[in-house]
Amino acid sequence: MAPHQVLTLMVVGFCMFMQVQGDRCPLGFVKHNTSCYWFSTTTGSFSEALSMCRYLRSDLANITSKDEDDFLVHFELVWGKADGYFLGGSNLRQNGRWSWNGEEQEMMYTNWAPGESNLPLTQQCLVLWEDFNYQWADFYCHEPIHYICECPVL
Ligand SMILES: [Ca+2]
Repeated sequence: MAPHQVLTLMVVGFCMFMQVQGDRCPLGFVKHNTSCYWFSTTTGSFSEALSMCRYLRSDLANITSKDEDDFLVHFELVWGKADGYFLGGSNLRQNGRWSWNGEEQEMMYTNWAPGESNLPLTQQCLVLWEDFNYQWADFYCHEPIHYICECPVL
């Protein structure tokens, strides 16, 4: 095979690889690494937020690394600035243990604000709270606040 044919194959292969990887987000979503995020413009309870995310073909966001946490905090400090945001975390199913929606095990990475979570029986949903510079806090699931949806890049 001639060198230019090899080069062509490599370019085509790379383009196909990039396409498989995906690099686009739905309209209104913000991309970071392999995920897309939607910072709600309206408020809702934890269950309303989940319904809205599902309607947008996504889920309430989960935070599984410091990098992801830092990205969301930075975005909120600069662009969002709502009082608080629901994520897809709660202790509703696990009897006091905090887990992400759809996952059985207790969450590994955590970033609770100092003194949080302190009311695990009444405040059973995880939020990023402005007063704590968007570190994590427990909050009432039925109180309407903003929320963040997440889906994989397209
Ligand atoms: Ca995530």
